[in-house]
Amino acid sequence: MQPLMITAAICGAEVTRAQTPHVPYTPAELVEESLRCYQAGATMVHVHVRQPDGTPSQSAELFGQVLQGIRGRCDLLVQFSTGGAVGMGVDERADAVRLRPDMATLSTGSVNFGDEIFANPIPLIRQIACRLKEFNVRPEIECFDSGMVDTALRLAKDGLLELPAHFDFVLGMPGGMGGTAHHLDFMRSLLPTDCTWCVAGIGRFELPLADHAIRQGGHVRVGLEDNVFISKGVLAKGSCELVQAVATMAKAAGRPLATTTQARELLRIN
Ligand code: KMH
Ligand code: ZN
Repeated sequence: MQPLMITAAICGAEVTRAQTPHVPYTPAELVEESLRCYQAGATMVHVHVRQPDGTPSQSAELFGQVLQGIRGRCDLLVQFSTGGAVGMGVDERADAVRLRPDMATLSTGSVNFGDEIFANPIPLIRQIACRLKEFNVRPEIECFDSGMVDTALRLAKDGLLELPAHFDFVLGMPGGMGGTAHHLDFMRSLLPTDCTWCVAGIGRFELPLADHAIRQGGHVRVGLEDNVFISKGVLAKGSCELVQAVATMAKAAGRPLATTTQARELLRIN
Protein backbone atom coordinates (compact mmCIF):
# COMPACT_ATOMS: atom_id res chain seq x y z
CA MET A 1 0.00 0.00 0.00
CA GLN A 2 1.04 3.61 -0.53
CA PRO A 3 2.27 5.52 2.51
CA LEU A 4 -0.65 7.35 4.11
CA MET A 5 -1.26 11.03 3.40
CA ILE A 6 -3.23 12.85 6.09
CA THR A 7 -4.80 16.18 5.21
CA ALA A 8 -5.78 18.52 8.03
CA ALA A 9 -8.89 20.60 7.34
CA ILE A 10 -8.30 23.03 10.15
CA CYS A 11 -10.95 25.69 9.83
CA GLY A 12 -13.48 25.50 6.99
CA ALA A 13 -15.99 28.22 6.39
CA GLU A 14 -18.82 27.13 8.64
CA VAL A 15 -17.54 26.01 12.03
CA THR A 16 -17.67 28.78 14.66
CA ARG A 17 -16.17 29.52 18.06
CA ALA A 18 -19.63 28.92 19.50
CA GLN A 19 -19.29 25.29 18.39
CA THR A 20 -15.66 24.91 19.44
CA PRO A 21 -13.22 27.41 20.94
CA HIS A 22 -10.38 25.59 19.14
CA VAL A 23 -11.10 26.71 15.58
CA PRO A 24 -8.38 29.06 14.24
CA TYR A 25 -9.43 32.28 12.46
CA THR A 26 -6.45 34.61 11.97
CA PRO A 27 -3.48 33.82 9.69
CA ALA A 28 -1.21 33.49 12.75
CA GLU A 29 -3.64 31.03 14.36
CA LEU A 30 -3.99 29.10 11.11
CA VAL A 31 -0.21 28.81 10.76
CA GLU A 32 0.23 27.65 14.37
CA GLU A 33 -2.49 25.02 14.02
CA SER A 34 -0.99 23.86 10.71
CA LEU A 35 2.36 23.33 12.44
CA ARG A 36 0.73 21.34 15.23
CA CYS A 37 -0.97 19.16 12.59
CA TYR A 38 2.34 18.69 10.76
CA GLN A 39 3.98 17.57 14.00
CA ALA A 40 1.09 15.16 14.57
CA GLY A 41 1.65 13.55 11.15
CA ALA A 42 -0.26 15.62 8.57
CA THR A 43 1.18 15.84 5.05
CA MET A 44 -1.10 18.60 3.79
CA VAL A 45 -3.29 21.35 5.18
CA HIS A 46 -6.60 22.32 3.55
CA VAL A 47 -6.91 26.06 4.06
CA HIS A 48 -9.87 28.41 4.32
CA VAL A 49 -9.41 31.92 5.64
CA ARG A 50 -11.58 34.10 7.84
CA GLN A 51 -11.95 37.72 8.78
CA PRO A 52 -10.88 38.38 12.38
CA ASP A 53 -14.46 37.92 13.64
CA GLY A 54 -14.72 34.52 11.94
CA THR A 55 -16.69 35.62 8.86
CA PRO A 56 -15.66 33.38 5.93
CA SER A 57 -13.40 35.07 3.38
CA GLN A 58 -11.48 34.10 0.25
CA SER A 59 -9.07 37.04 0.49
CA ALA A 60 -5.86 36.39 -1.45
CA GLU A 61 -4.09 38.66 1.04
CA LEU A 62 -5.07 36.37 3.94
CA PHE A 63 -4.33 33.19 1.97
CA GLY A 64 -0.92 34.65 1.12
CA GLN A 65 -0.10 35.27 4.75
CA VAL A 66 -0.98 31.68 5.65
CA LEU A 67 0.99 30.25 2.70
CA GLN A 68 4.06 32.29 3.56
CA GLY A 69 3.79 31.50 7.27
CA ILE A 70 3.64 27.75 6.65
CA ARG A 71 6.31 27.67 3.94
CA GLY A 72 8.68 29.60 6.13
CA ARG A 73 8.45 27.03 8.90
CA CYS A 74 7.88 23.52 7.54
CA ASP A 75 7.35 21.53 4.35
CA LEU A 76 3.67 20.81 4.83
CA LEU A 77 1.83 20.85 1.50
CA VAL A 78 -0.69 23.67 1.27
CA GLN A 79 -4.04 23.24 -0.42
CA PHE A 80 -6.37 26.23 -0.82
CA SER A 81 -10.13 25.91 -0.85
CA THR A 82 -11.84 27.18 -3.96
CA GLY A 83 -15.18 26.18 -2.44
CA GLY A 84 -15.17 29.05 0.04
CA ALA A 85 -18.55 29.48 1.68
CA VAL A 86 -22.03 28.87 0.30
CA GLY A 87 -23.13 31.81 -1.88
CA MET A 88 -19.69 33.08 -2.97
CA GLY A 89 -19.12 33.76 -6.67
CA VAL A 90 -16.50 32.13 -8.85
CA ASP A 91 -14.12 35.12 -9.05
CA GLU A 92 -13.95 35.42 -5.29
CA ARG A 93 -13.60 31.67 -4.83
CA ALA A 94 -10.74 31.21 -7.29
CA ASP A 95 -8.77 34.45 -6.93
CA ALA A 96 -6.05 33.13 -4.58
CA VAL A 97 -5.09 30.30 -6.97
CA ARG A 98 -2.68 32.83 -8.55
CA LEU A 99 -0.52 32.48 -5.40
CA ARG A 100 0.27 28.94 -6.57
CA PRO A 101 -0.40 26.76 -3.55
CA ASP A 102 0.58 23.10 -3.95
CA MET A 103 -3.04 22.14 -4.58
CA ALA A 104 -6.52 23.60 -4.60
CA THR A 105 -9.91 21.99 -4.34
CA LEU A 106 -12.29 21.59 -7.26
CA SER A 107 -15.83 20.52 -6.41
CA THR A 108 -17.41 18.88 -9.42
CA GLY A 109 -21.09 19.27 -8.65
CA SER A 110 -23.77 20.99 -6.62
CA VAL A 111 -25.04 19.49 -3.39
CA ASN A 112 -27.56 20.19 -0.67
CA PHE A 113 -25.35 21.39 2.15
CA GLY A 114 -27.37 21.16 5.34
CA ASP A 115 -30.25 23.57 4.71
CA GLU A 116 -28.30 25.41 2.00
CA ILE A 117 -27.00 24.61 -1.48
CA PHE A 118 -23.31 24.47 -2.32
CA ALA A 119 -23.75 25.51 -5.94
CA ASN A 120 -21.26 24.30 -8.55
CA PRO A 121 -22.90 24.52 -11.97
CA ILE A 122 -20.90 23.10 -14.86
CA PRO A 123 -19.72 26.49 -16.26
CA LEU A 124 -18.34 27.43 -12.82
CA ILE A 125 -16.56 24.07 -12.48
CA ARG A 126 -15.02 24.54 -15.92
CA GLN A 127 -13.88 28.07 -15.03
CA ILE A 128 -12.16 26.93 -11.85
CA ALA A 129 -10.59 23.95 -13.65
CA CYS A 130 -9.20 26.34 -16.30
CA ARG A 131 -7.78 28.62 -13.66
CA LEU A 132 -6.03 25.72 -11.92
CA LYS A 133 -4.57 24.68 -15.26
CA GLU A 134 -3.47 28.23 -16.03
CA PHE A 135 -1.50 28.47 -12.78
CA ASN A 136 -0.34 24.85 -12.85
CA VAL A 137 -1.99 24.05 -9.51
CA ARG A 138 -2.98 20.41 -8.98
CA PRO A 139 -6.66 19.94 -8.20
CA GLU A 140 -8.06 17.83 -5.42
CA ILE A 141 -11.41 16.84 -6.89
CA GLU A 142 -14.05 17.05 -4.18
CA CYS A 143 -17.00 14.72 -4.67
CA PHE A 144 -19.98 14.86 -2.34
CA ASP A 145 -21.92 12.37 -4.45
CA SER A 146 -21.19 9.82 -7.17
CA GLY A 147 -22.28 11.91 -10.19
CA MET A 148 -19.46 14.29 -9.34
CA VAL A 149 -16.94 11.59 -10.23
CA ASP A 150 -18.62 11.24 -13.64
CA THR A 151 -18.48 14.99 -14.17
CA ALA A 152 -14.76 15.01 -13.32
CA LEU A 153 -14.14 12.25 -15.86
CA ARG A 154 -16.02 14.28 -18.50
CA LEU A 155 -13.82 17.28 -17.73
CA ALA A 156 -10.78 15.06 -18.21
CA LYS A 157 -12.12 13.99 -21.63
CA ASP A 158 -12.50 17.67 -22.51
CA GLY A 159 -8.87 18.30 -21.55
CA LEU A 160 -9.67 20.40 -18.49
CA LEU A 161 -8.28 17.88 -16.00
CA GLU A 162 -5.34 15.51 -16.16
CA LEU A 163 -5.71 11.85 -15.31
CA PRO A 164 -4.64 10.18 -13.10
CA ALA A 165 -6.05 12.70 -10.63
CA HIS A 166 -6.51 12.94 -6.88
CA PHE A 167 -10.06 12.71 -5.48
CA ASP A 168 -11.52 13.55 -2.09
CA PHE A 169 -14.81 11.87 -1.20
CA VAL A 170 -16.72 14.06 1.23
CA LEU A 171 -19.22 11.67 2.77
CA GLY A 172 -21.89 11.98 5.42
CA MET A 173 -22.85 15.58 4.70
CA PRO A 174 -26.56 16.08 5.48
CA GLY A 175 -28.03 16.43 1.98
CA GLY A 176 -25.13 14.61 0.30
CA MET A 177 -24.02 11.01 0.05
CA GLY A 178 -24.06 8.81 3.16
CA GLY A 179 -20.98 8.10 5.26
CA THR A 180 -20.72 4.32 5.54
CA ALA A 181 -17.88 2.10 4.38
CA HIS A 182 -20.30 0.84 1.72
CA HIS A 183 -20.67 4.36 0.26
CA LEU A 184 -16.90 4.81 0.26
CA ASP A 185 -16.29 1.46 -1.43
CA PHE A 186 -18.75 2.39 -4.18
CA MET A 187 -17.10 5.79 -4.74
CA ARG A 188 -13.61 4.38 -5.05
CA SER A 189 -14.85 1.67 -7.41
CA LEU A 190 -15.68 4.44 -9.92
CA LEU A 191 -12.12 5.73 -10.26
CA PRO A 192 -9.87 4.97 -13.21
CA THR A 193 -6.64 3.11 -12.51
CA ASP A 194 -3.85 5.07 -10.84
CA CYS A 195 -6.09 7.81 -9.43
CA THR A 196 -5.46 8.44 -5.75
CA TRP A 197 -8.27 9.09 -3.30
CA CYS A 198 -8.90 10.26 0.21
CA VAL A 199 -11.99 10.43 2.37
CA ALA A 200 -13.37 13.27 4.46
CA GLY A 201 -16.12 11.89 6.69
CA ILE A 202 -18.44 14.50 8.12
CA GLY A 203 -19.30 14.53 11.83
CA ARG A 204 -19.52 11.10 13.44
CA PHE A 205 -18.46 9.47 10.15
CA GLU A 206 -15.00 11.06 10.23
CA LEU A 207 -12.96 8.60 12.27
CA PRO A 208 -14.70 5.33 11.22
CA LEU A 209 -14.24 6.25 7.54
CA ALA A 210 -10.62 7.21 8.21
CA ASP A 211 -10.02 3.76 9.65
CA HIS A 212 -11.68 2.09 6.66
CA ALA A 213 -9.68 4.20 4.16
CA ILE A 214 -6.40 3.35 5.91
CA ARG A 215 -7.15 -0.37 5.51
CA GLN A 216 -8.26 0.00 1.88
CA GLY A 217 -5.18 1.87 0.68
CA GLY A 218 -6.77 5.31 0.52
CA HIS A 219 -5.81 8.55 2.21
CA VAL A 220 -7.53 10.58 4.91
CA ARG A 221 -8.72 14.10 5.61
CA VAL A 222 -9.71 15.06 9.15
CA GLY A 223 -10.11 18.31 11.06
CA LEU A 224 -12.51 20.73 12.64
CA GLU A 225 -13.90 21.77 9.24
CA ASP A 226 -15.56 18.36 9.05
CA ASN A 227 -15.98 17.29 12.68
CA VAL A 228 -15.34 18.97 16.03
CA PHE A 229 -15.43 15.86 18.27
CA ILE A 230 -12.65 13.44 19.17
CA SER A 231 -15.18 11.04 20.73
CA LYS A 232 -18.91 11.16 21.46
CA GLY A 233 -19.63 14.51 23.13
CA VAL A 234 -15.93 15.37 23.66
CA LEU A 235 -14.53 18.29 21.66
CA ALA A 236 -11.20 17.75 19.93
CA LYS A 237 -8.59 20.19 21.28
CA GLY A 238 -7.79 21.13 17.71
CA SER A 239 -7.50 19.48 14.32
CA CYS A 240 -4.10 18.25 15.51
CA GLU A 241 -5.78 15.89 17.97
CA LEU A 242 -7.79 14.36 15.12
CA VAL A 243 -4.64 14.04 12.99
CA GLN A 244 -2.93 12.33 15.92
CA ALA A 245 -5.84 9.88 16.20
CA VAL A 246 -5.47 8.98 12.51
CA ALA A 247 -1.70 8.59 12.86
CA THR A 248 -2.34 6.15 15.73
CA MET A 249 -4.82 4.19 13.58
CA ALA A 250 -2.27 4.04 10.77
CA LYS A 251 0.35 2.66 13.11
CA ALA A 252 -2.05 0.00 14.35
CA ALA A 253 -2.78 -0.96 10.73
CA GLY A 254 0.94 -1.06 9.82
CA ARG A 255 0.66 1.82 7.34
CA PRO A 256 3.56 4.29 7.39
CA LEU A 257 2.87 8.02 7.05
CA ALA A 258 3.95 9.70 3.82
CA THR A 259 6.84 12.12 3.80
CA THR A 260 6.37 15.35 1.86
CA THR A 261 8.55 14.01 -0.96
CA GLN A 262 6.46 10.84 -1.19
CA ALA A 263 3.23 12.88 -1.14
CA ARG A 264 4.46 15.13 -3.96
CA GLU A 265 5.19 12.04 -6.01
CA LEU A 266 1.85 10.39 -5.27
CA LEU A 267 -0.06 13.59 -6.02
CA ARG A 268 2.08 14.43 -9.07
CA ILE A 269 2.93 17.87 -7.74
CA ASN A 270 6.00 19.27 -9.40
N1 KMH B 1 -17.51 25.43 2.68
C1 KMH B 1 -18.18 24.61 1.71
C2 KMH B 1 -19.39 25.31 1.19
C3 KMH B 1 -13.91 23.34 -0.46
O1 KMH B 1 -13.23 23.71 0.49
O2 KMH B 1 -13.49 23.31 -1.60
C4 KMH B 1 -17.30 24.24 0.59
C5 KMH B 1 -16.00 23.61 0.90
C6 KMH B 1 -15.35 22.93 -0.22
O3 KMH B 1 -15.50 23.66 2.01
ZN1 ZN C 1 -13.12 23.22 2.61
